[in-house]
Amino acid sequence: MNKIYNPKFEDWSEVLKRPTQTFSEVEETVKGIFKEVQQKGDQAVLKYTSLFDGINLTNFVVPQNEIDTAINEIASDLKSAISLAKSNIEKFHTSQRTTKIEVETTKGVMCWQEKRSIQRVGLYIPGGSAPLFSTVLMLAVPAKIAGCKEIVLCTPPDKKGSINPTILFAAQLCGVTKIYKIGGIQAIAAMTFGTESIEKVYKIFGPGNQFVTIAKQYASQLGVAIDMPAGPSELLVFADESAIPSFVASDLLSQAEHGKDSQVILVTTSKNVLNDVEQEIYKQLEVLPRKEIAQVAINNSKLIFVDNDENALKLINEYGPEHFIICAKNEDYFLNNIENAGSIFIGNYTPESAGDYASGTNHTLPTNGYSKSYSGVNLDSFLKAMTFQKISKEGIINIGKSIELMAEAEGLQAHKNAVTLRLNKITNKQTNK
Ligand code: HSO
Ligand code: ZN
Repeated sequence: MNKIYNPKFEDWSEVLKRPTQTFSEVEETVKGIFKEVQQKGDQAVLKYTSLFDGINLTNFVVPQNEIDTAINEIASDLKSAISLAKSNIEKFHTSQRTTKIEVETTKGVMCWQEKRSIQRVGLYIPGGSAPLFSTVLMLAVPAKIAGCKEIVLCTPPDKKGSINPTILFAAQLCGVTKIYKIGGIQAIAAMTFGTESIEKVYKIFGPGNQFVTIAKQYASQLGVAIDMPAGPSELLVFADESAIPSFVASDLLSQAEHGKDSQVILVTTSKNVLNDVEQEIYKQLEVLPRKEIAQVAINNSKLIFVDNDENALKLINEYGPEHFIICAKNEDYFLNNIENAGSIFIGNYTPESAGDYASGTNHTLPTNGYSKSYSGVNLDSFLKAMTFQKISKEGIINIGKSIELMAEAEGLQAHKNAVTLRLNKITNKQTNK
């Protein structure tokens, strides 16, 4: 691990640099596959499923009997665990509902805002070495609460053409309307354009490898909304003498095991904590089943010592981590002044894994510094705010003159006329009387 002591401000951007990603070649592949899926529909999706997933399918839709079999395979204690997580995620996201906002801005001018669900959403769930069925809960639960009508889920099949049973169970439990065995770029293209058997959606959610990430970005250029530009998992822990080093190390490793490109950082005001956490990391890493992956991420990670809480906070706000754990005596100082972080975990007994699975908050969060400008997935991600207005005769008299003057100043006579005609009608009526 890289140990850094009191980095100078000029060096912060180098110290806080994320592992580099190169996208240029991927972009061409993405464009090619999108074009083919747009032109040839299912046939192209089948071709790329055979090529990338190594399975020749004739149909992508997961039939109900396959879902039922999967549900029977899952141990009952895991089912209860998933139900507890679902219930907490439901409670937290239901509480995010907002009521209609209504204001009379000027006498006779009523304006209000209401939210409506995005009618068709697509959820992407990666396959691979760790089937993240928890992500199904994080996306499908708020989609359902928001009232999305079509909740489509795409996930890649394994070499036998199956999908991990826990993904099917979670999807069924959370009210996903259709599950397709498709992954990668072809899945994102299929949800963007629609094919003979896959519905086109209005917004695509969910994490993925760099192919999926670039495909989502390309989809967004073609008019489909996306949740956020996703990247490798990150965690930054601030720990002072009040932190328990073995706990801190376990948290850092929990994110390091996601992928070789994950990034974990410790910021501390204590040299003892820095050394103890480092020792603990190597001790715990030794026995992890995903040691090989976590080791690479740990090699790229940093242990940073800073002199005081103020410098620590500045550095953290500059980095803008996806996840931020605070274990500090001066906890309130960090809580009150943190500006950029996706999700924040407080105290020795709040592991980041809690937010990944079961406390109720969402784990689909901005990475790569996007916490400076993006929110994590929440109920509003599945809704659109629409505005309404109703103006009475009194209202248009009250604001009409201002609209006329502004329209005229912008050189837009037709805009002005739309008001003038109405004002004249009202005045004539009044003079006619
Ligand atoms: N920490 C990941 C989410 C996850 N962890 C799913 C375990 N399963 C990204 O926030
Ligand atoms: Zn995680």
